[in-house]
Amino acid sequence: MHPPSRQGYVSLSLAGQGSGGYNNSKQWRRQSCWRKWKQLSRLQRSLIFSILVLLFICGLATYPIVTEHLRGLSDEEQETESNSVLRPVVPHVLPEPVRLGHPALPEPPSQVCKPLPLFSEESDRPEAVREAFRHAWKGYKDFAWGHDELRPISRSYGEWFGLGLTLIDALDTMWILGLKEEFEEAKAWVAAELTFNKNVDVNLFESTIRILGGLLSTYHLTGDALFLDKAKDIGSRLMPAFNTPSKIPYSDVNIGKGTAHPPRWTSDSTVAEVTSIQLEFRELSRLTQEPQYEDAVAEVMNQVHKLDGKLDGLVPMFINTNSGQFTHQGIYTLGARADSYYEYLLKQWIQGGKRESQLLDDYLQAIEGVKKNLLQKSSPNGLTFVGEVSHGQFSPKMDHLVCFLPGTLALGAHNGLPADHMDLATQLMETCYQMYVQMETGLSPEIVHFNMHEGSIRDIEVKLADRHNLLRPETVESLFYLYRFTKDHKYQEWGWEILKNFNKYTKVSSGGYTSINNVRDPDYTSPQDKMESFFLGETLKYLYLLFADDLDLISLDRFVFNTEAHPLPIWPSTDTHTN
Ligand code: DMJ
Repeated sequence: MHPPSRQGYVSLSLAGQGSGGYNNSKQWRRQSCWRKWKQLSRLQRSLIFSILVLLFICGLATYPIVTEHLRGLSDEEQETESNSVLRPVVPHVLPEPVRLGHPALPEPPSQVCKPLPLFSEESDRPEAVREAFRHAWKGYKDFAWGHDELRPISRSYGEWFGLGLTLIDALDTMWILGLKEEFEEAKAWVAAELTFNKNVDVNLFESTIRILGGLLSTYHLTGDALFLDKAKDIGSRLMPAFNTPSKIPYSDVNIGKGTAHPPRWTSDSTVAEVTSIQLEFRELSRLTQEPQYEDAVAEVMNQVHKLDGKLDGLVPMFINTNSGQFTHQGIYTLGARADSYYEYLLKQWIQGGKRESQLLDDYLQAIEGVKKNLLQKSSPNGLTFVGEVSHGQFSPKMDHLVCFLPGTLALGAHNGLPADHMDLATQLMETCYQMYVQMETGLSPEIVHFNMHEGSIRDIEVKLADRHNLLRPETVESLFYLYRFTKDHKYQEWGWEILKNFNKYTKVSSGGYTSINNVRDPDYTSPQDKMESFFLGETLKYLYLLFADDLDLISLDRFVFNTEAHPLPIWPSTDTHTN
C-alpha cells in the first residue's frame, strides 16, 4: 500500500513494501524508491531537497568542533588511564629496597609496554631523545630517586653500590641535552646527599667508569667544583684496590673501610676491568697534581704490555692479582672481559696528546691480531664479523659489546691511523646494524652467532639464552662516531630506527625503560624490570649527539669519551705530565 499522496503534504512511509512477497533485490528497491520519488508533488520534492542541502551545510560547519571534542575526550581517557591504572602515587623513597633478581609480579606485557605516543615531531630528532630522557628520568625520579637503578615495572629500585648510580651516570647527559631543571635537581642531591663514607663494597671498574668518570666529566662541562671535590673523594677511596702483591688491582673495594679484595671464589681480576680505569685516574692526577692515581694505573698498563700469553696482541680475559700473570688462557675475544682494554689503548694515546708510543704500538698490534685471528665473513650475505678464538678453535660468536669496535676504529683513523681501519669500521658498523634489523623487534640480542657454511639461509642465529637486550649503547655509540667522521646520513637513519624500537618495545608507561628478555617476539618481549644506568649515561647521550645539528658539540678533537660515554678533555700539548 502506498501512502496517500496529497498536494501540500510531505508524507514519507517507511513501512512494508508492495503487496507481493518480500523482494530484496537491489533493482526492485531502486525502482521502488524511484517510483515513490516520482509520486511526490513538486513542493514535497523541493522541500526534501532543501532539507538535505541544509543538513549537508550544517554537517560541514560543525565537523571540526565535533572532531576536536572527540579528540579531547580520547586524550582525557588516556590521561585517566595512565594516572589511575598505571601510575599510582608512590613516595620517592620507598620503605623497603626491592632486591634485584626477585622481581615483583610483572604486569602483562600489553600493559607494561603499551605503545605510547612516540614523539612530537619526527623531524626533531634531538627533541625525541630529550623526550626519551625525560621519560626515563620521570621513572627514576618517581620510584628510584637517589638509588642505583630503576625497576620500572615494579615501580621500585635496585641497589648495587647504594650510591645513586643512575643519577651520577646521567649528570653530564642532562647537561649536554640542555635539561637544566633536571640537572639542577640532581646537582642538589649530589650536594646534599651523596656521600662515599659508606661501608659498602663497590666494583673498582664500574665505580671508576660510571662515578669517577661521570663526576670528572660533569666538572669539566660545568666548571662546578662540587663535582671535582666528589671525584677526588671517590678516587682516593678506590686506591686501596691497588694494594696487591702484584699491583694489579683487586676487583672490589670497601670505600668506607678502605679495604679491598678479589671476588670470593678467585684471586683473579678481569683484564678489561684493570685496563679500563686509566683515562679517569690519569685525569684525576692532572687535575689534582697528585701523581699517585696516574702512577697506579700506568703500572698496570706497563705490566700488561710486557706479559706473555697474548695472541698477536690479543689478551686473555683474566689476570691474577698475586702473580700478575694472565690466567685461564686460550680464549681471545673483543667482547665481555676484554673489550675496553683495546678501547683504552687508543683513547689513552689520544688523551695524552698522541705521545705515548707504547700504547699506540699495542693498539696497532691488537688490531692486526683481530684481522688475523678473529675476522670472518658470514653466509649468505658476507657480513664481516669479529668472532672468538677458544683454545685454537674459531667460534663465530659475537657479543653486542663488540659493537664498540667500529667507533673505536673510526676514531683511530680520524687520528691518523691506517685508512683500512676506517674500511673495517664501516663494514663492522653494517654488521652491528644488521644485528638489530634482522630481529623481529628491530633490537639486537646480547649475543649472536654467524653462519659461515655455504648455502646458509640466514647470516645471524640467536640462541635461546642470548635473546635479551639490556638497552646497551655500543651500536649507537659507533653510529655516532661514524656519522661524525663520514657525515653519511644513513647512520642517523639507523640510529633513528633503533630509538623508535626502544620506544616501541622497552618504554614503560609509568616512566622509565626496561631491559627485555626476548628481542625475537614483538608480542612477548618479556620485560626484565631493570633500567641500567648506562641507558641514560651512554645510550641516550650517543643518540642525542648522533642527531645533533652542531657537529662540534663535544668535539672529538677536544674530548675523549671514557667507556661509559663520559667526555674527558684531550690534554693540551702544553700540559706538563705529572710523571
Ligand atoms: C657500560 O658500562 C660500558 O660501556 C662498558 O664498557 C661495557 N658495558 C656497559 C654498556 O654495555
